[in-house]
Amino acid sequence: MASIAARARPVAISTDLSVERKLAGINIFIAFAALAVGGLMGVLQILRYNGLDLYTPAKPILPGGYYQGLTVHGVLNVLVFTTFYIIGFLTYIFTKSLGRPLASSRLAWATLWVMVSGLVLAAIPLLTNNATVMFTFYPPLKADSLFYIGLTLVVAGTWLLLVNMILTRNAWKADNPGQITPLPAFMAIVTMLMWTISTIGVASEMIFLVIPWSLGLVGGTDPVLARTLFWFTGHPIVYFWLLPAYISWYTLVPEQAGGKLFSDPMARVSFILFLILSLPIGMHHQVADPGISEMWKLVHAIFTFGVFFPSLLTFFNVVASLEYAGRRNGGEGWLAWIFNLPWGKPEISAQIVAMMLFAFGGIGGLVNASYNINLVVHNTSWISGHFHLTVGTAVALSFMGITYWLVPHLTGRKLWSRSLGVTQAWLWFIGMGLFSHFMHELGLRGMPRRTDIGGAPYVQDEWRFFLFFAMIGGLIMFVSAIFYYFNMIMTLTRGKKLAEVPDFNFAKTLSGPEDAPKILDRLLVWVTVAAIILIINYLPTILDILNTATFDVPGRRVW
Ligand code: HAS
Ligand code: CU
Repeated sequence: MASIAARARPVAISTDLSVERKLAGINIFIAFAALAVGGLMGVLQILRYNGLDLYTPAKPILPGGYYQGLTVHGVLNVLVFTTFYIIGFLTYIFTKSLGRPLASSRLAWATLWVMVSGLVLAAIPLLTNNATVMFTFYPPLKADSLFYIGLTLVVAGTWLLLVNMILTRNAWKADNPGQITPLPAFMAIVTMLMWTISTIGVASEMIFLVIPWSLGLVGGTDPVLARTLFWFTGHPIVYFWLLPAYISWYTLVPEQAGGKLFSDPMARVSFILFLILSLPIGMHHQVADPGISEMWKLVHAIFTFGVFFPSLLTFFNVVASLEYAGRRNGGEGWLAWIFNLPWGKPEISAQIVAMMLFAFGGIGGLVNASYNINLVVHNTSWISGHFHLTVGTAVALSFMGITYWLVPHLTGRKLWSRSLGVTQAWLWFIGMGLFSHFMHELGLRGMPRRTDIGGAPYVQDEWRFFLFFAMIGGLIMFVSAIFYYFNMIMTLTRGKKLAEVPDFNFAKTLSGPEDAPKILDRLLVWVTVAAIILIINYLPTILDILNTATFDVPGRRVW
């Protein structure tokens, strides 16, 4: 009898997100600690490019000089900062949007601990100059095995979040039959699905190739196979970085700007397209690689043009939402409404200027993707210019912008200075605008990337002018970063304690989820479509490489 009574009682679903808040806070803290060290390396690089060598005085802590610094820069900024931030941010956004905690809080803590132990393991060889192999760790460069094992653990940790999300969404679906997943949760889980499928590549590279090889269990490896598996993940990883920023642009920025999201169904279509099209295009990073058929390189190039479209949908949807906000705030005219956006809010300034620079980064991406033109820009500093606009601004500056409201929300402390935040955002815009423009220009004039230009005998006179302005841009960004960290440290230590923790709402929509076809919410269907295209676009090449691979290339320590 008792059990029947218990069953009849409506089950009260916990809405306590305290674990998720803690996890978001810890992950984001680790992320920004990594970015501080990684970012500092960037300043050393651009100074060295201009003949100011700080590597020599830094030798006691950075024995590997330029190349170790560059590896630390890449690994900490694009692997550690991004991954930890994203896992923290998505954990919180997903649960907040569903209004319930993750299905398993133990699994959620395990996610963090697996990732942190991986980070510690990888950091040891990285900081002791035993893994100076760049963030792409192409064989035959060979790092200490701890580096590979550590990074693999970080990735494996992220999978646990997906498991937890699936369990949580299933439970939510059971409690809300027939309802479509709320947009922020939908976007978060699609991002994690895309990412997890993509990691099959790098996980296979680690487990079957480089870990046994770095442990000395096998004598040699195959660089072409390793690079192909790396880029299998290495392209979609850029969307793993980007999509959380998009989640903010779609579901939070319209509200913060005083408006509504223009279209919920269009936003869902865009994310489904990312799930399908981000995965089968990694070979656009291998256009210059031998041993891969030109036909498949071309197919990947064509699909790369395909993945441009969900970003164009985003462009339209987000700008339409901003226009709605601007007009609601009293704005008029074709473009004059832009001035009625709340530019005094640092979260708005940071994210809108991030969008503006991203438009240029996106256009440059098309140049990269254009098979024959890629041969002009590949491995030149053009590419560094491209990814500083994309991951270095669209992603990093948006992530900073988000913390301007999220840190007060998580800690109950008021942001120390709004105007310093706004200044920081515009300095980043100016600094990165200069830096990336001149890096693109240098690339067109043949300056290689990932090269110790300061020590190169072939530096062209015409490069010096551009290098100087790239340095000015880099130094402005450095000031921007100092402003950011100062503001955050002051917020955490001196920020006014608020009587009530400021809550936040996701954006309302002009065209809502009720207009979205139900099929969009059937994730298994889209995962299947993604898997089929992925297999078609990759299997022939992987089989071909496996057929010809000799696995006899020994490792090299060239540093
Ligand atoms: Fe890329 C290389 C192609 C996007 C990151 N990319 C890289 C590397 C990185 C990177 C890190 O096809 C170097 C990797 C390495 O170390 O070797 N990329 C593209 C294309 C896109 C693209 C076609 N990349 C990204 C994103 C990244 C990223 C996003 C990080 C987050 N990329 C390539 C290719 C290579 C490459 C080749 C290999 C090159 C080589 O040879 O090595 C596109 O998906 C971009 C689409 C974007 C847009 C912009 C949409 C704009 C929006 C904002 C609108 C709002 C505004 C605000 C303007 C179409 C959504 C208005 C303001 C108001 C006030 C209203
Ligand atoms: Cu790519």
